[in-house]
Amino acid sequence: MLTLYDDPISGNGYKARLILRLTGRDFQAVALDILNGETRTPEFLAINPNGKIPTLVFEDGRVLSESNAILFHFAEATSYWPVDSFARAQVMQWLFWEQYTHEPNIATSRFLRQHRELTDEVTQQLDARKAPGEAALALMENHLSARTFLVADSFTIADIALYAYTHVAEEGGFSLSGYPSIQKWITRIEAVPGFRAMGDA
Ligand SMILES: N[C@@H](CCC(=O)N[C@@H](CS)C(=O)NCC(=O)O)C(=O)O
Repeated sequence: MLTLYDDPISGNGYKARLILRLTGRDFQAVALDILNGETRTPEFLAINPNGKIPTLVFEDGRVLSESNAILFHFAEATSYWPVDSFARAQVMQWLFWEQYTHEPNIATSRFLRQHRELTDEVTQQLDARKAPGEAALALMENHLSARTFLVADSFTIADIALYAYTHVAEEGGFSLSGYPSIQKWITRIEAVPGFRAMGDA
């Protein structure tokens, strides 16, 4: 059976759990407490030298980490990965954008607000993420104002990657009230057959 090293608080872990659920894979989850250094033990570093979850171990011992790589692996040959090659490139565009522009501002703000004491230093870190986080949401809002999903008007792993931290953006201090198209997109994703909520995946 597949083994997923994960932490229930992680949106990156949720991406992996959701694609495994959507594609009907059996897996055992091993919960590591990222707040308690459990991703930095010699035992876990021997599995993933990068010391991060999600990390997936296959039945034959192969290891795959990076949430969006895990999304890609299980989406291939499913409706979550488009047939058209340009649409596939557009999915990749969103996956890279999520990692470089969205996640470092929105997910990181959520982490800081939920798990760090609000010292001056942390407040400064949050302040620094506010404008780029809002800019990321505004970009999504503009894109989604004329579309049902991010790519090809069909639910793909681009939507999973961006949903993971956008739907909990408020926990990072980003109100979604000014982003009606994002709100409708969230509702649409939550109605996708087989969808599981973050705490339920
Ligand atoms: N780019 C990676 C980021 C993974 C990541 O940052 N994981 C965090 C939890 S969301 C983690 O394992 N942190 C624990 C640590 O750094 O020790 C991905 O998308 O999977």
